[in-house]
Amino acid sequence: MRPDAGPLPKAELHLHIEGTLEPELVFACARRNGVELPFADVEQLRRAYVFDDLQSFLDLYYLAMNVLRTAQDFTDLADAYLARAREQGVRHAEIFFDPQAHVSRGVPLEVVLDGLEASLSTSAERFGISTRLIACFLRDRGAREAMTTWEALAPHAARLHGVGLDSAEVGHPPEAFAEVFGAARDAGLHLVAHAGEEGPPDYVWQAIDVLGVERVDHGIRAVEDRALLDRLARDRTPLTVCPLSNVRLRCVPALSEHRLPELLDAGLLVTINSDDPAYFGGYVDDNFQALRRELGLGDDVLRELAANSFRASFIDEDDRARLL
Ligand code: ES4
Ligand code: ZN
Repeated sequence: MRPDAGPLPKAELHLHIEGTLEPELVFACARRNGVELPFADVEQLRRAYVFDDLQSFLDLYYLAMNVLRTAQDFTDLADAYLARAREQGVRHAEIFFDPQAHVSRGVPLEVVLDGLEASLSTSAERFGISTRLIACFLRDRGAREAMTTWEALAPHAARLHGVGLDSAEVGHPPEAFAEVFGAARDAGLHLVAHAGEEGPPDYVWQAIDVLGVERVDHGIRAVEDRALLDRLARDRTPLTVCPLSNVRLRCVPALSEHRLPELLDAGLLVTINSDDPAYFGGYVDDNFQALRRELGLGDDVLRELAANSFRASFIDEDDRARLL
């Protein structure tokens, strides 16, 4: 691509808003909310961003988000993401948030939703980005807590576009969440789930067959199962792949060894996303650039990946009118 062409227009479909919390905002929120942090300064916090696996990342992720207390904190968080996303060519974002991670430490759901919406409701006018919210259940807190979380979310269903499933994967298979996903589907919401990030291909089968998800988040371990690849290709079930995340969490040994080309060769609808960009060394276009540099992907493939992001999105008539 010509250097002056700017980033490819794209949709971001796998982005945890809490994972966009940069160290500078951690300290700003901590100061104004009187929260003590076990880090002396921004530099020391940033140096802690070295992870062995998903759990070691989640430990820091849940610790840092403890500074988010007020609606203003969530508004500032989303505004900061939108400013970065615009620079990265993002035109539409379907944004995850983790209700339980806030409610469980005493921040009411309404504070989270009101704060995020104060930013996101005007994202198109201010940043040229249409936005939607997807509420994720924390799978390591179990199916019962997911259901009580859903009961709290249900009155706000119109403010949501979908539900998802995230947090520590291994030992927490999708099938346990069949009932709560059924309830969300009955409320008219889209369904997605993290599966096949650290967990086995069987978790991806459960996500599509038991939960009925319309997209699989990560899904990279599908490469280990030929029948699963064929199924995902046949149904055009999108995968939201997050290359820099996969390397930082040691799900793949290096970007140069990422098996994304095999997913594409198998005919899957693959998209590229940033996951938790404040923690993983880059926002979404940084992921595209890294794939060019370290995996040798050419302009034609990168363009196709960007186009896939719109095909895989849940854009509705309102979004379409602005985007297409
Ligand atoms: C996550 Cl990378 C990842 N995997 C699972 N759950 C998550 N929550 C935030 N980032
Ligand atoms: Zn994720």
